[in-house]
Amino acid sequence: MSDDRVLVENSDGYVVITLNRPDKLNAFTPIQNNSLMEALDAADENPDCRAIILTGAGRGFCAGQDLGERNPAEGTPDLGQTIETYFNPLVRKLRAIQLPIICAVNGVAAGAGANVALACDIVLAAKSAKFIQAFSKIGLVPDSGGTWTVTRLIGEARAKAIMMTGVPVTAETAEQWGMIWRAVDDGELMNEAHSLAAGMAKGATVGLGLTKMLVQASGANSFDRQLDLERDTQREAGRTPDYAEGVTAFLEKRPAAFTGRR
Ligand code: LHQ
Repeated sequence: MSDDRVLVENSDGYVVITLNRPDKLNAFTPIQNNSLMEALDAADENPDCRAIILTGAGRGFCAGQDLGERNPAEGTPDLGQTIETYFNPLVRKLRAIQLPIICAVNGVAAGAGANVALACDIVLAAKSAKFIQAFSKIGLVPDSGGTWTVTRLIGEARAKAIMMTGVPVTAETAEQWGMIWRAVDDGELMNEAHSLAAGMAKGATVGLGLTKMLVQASGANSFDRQLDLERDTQREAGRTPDYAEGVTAFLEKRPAAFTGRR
């Protein structure tokens, strides 16, 4: 990576992407946004990459947009332009990449930082981490898909309350509410994330990617339409070498050796 504000580390079958501006709790700047997009594209295009971990360096995951980047007192900014240029493409990409994306939330996730984390597929959080819909404190509305994602995850009552109050939600509460997958002991966070990613990287990658697409499509589909989509997608999954290997391995009573290939 040309810019050290985002670090990329290749592991065995997966990639770890780390937001790296710890002194500012990894708050997003345009350069960091661009580097993150580049890192995600590279992982997506790498045939050896079968899962992604997204995490943050230091004591925070990400404090949202860097508020020092632009002073509104110096002129009315077009925040819609910022969203259109940086945040919407980012959360769209997180959902479009047909690989499991694990977010390891190592510390506070605020504003767009919270909603980027929650746009990932499997969210683990350190027990000391907090999710803060900080927008109301600065006169803004939640963005980066939060009003869509968070409302679906925890329902309108809780979504409106945390968005209108900006109250921090602890990792353990987030787990109880179904906003994230699991809250884990701080010292265990990265072990858990690596073990999850390593498992995914040995999985039937095409099937996992298609599963992601199906679950995401369900929100906009009728039950009947979703049944049709499952039928068509299963047809596709059934043509992969990993399906043949999975069934053969089952019948031979041995672990499957998936390749992840189409
Ligand atoms: C920061 C930030 C930050 C710069 C901590 N920026 N430096 C989209 C489109 C366009 C425009 C606007 O926004 C958006 C989407 C958004 O994300 S809006 C929401 C933006 N984020 C926030 O409002 C959160 C602001 N941060 C906080 O409320 C606190 O920092 C939290 C609660 C996250 C953490 O509090 P503490 O643990 O007490 O840490 P701290 O406040 O002392 O922060 C540590 C350093 O990080 C500090 O720098 P310094 O040089 O003084 O040590 C902060 O200024 C800096 N920092 N967030 N968003």
